[in-house]
Amino acid sequence: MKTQTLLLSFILILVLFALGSVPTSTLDVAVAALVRGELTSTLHIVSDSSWLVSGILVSGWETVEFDDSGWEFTVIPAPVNCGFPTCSFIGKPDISTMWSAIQYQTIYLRKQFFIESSSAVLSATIETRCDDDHDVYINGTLVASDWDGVAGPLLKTDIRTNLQNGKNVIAIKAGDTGGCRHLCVDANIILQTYSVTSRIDWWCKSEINGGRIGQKAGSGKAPRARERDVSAIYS
Ligand SMILES: [Ca+2]
Repeated sequence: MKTQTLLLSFILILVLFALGSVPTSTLDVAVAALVRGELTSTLHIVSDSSWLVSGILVSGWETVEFDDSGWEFTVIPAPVNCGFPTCSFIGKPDISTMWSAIQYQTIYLRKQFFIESSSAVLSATIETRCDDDHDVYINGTLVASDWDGVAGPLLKTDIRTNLQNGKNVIAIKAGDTGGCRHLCVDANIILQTYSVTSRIDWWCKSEINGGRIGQKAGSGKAPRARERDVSAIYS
């Protein structure tokens, strides 16, 4: 209901502008609030120690419903990484390499996350790179595969259509033929959201309502009297 209120307010200001009833500065601020990206959020999933891992193949391991409560956590950086504690070799120095604590040559990994509504997903990609090879499953569907027997390549996969409401699971089978072994994951899921938390947006709302604060539109500052968290208003 609050989301509808925001949209209706925005439509109203566009109509008023078209009729010449709203100062240009007021419209500029309203548009800026949308373009700044404050109405989206990013779910960032990377290789870290929150993944669950097993060295034992069990039927159904890649599915959403599989019970992974007995699995171990992954280890970062990957214990046998040959000088690659991070994924810097693919331009991601802030992301760690990962593997299992026990040096299995083939491992099965799972990472769960939640999306309230898949229709809110604007884009979703996952980048994976393994030394040596790997399969990537999203909610039980194989979406990417690399079994060329050598390290790499970096795979970038669009997974938007594979996501679902509620619980989602990324499952990866990773294998190594010897020597170094490590896996890199960098997934970015951009969600549309109407949660607004900054005071500048309350300022914009005031302008939408025709307040005199429109005179502050070019100042880049919000009036102190309007300083408040408005997440409850729009979320
Ligand atoms: Ca490979």
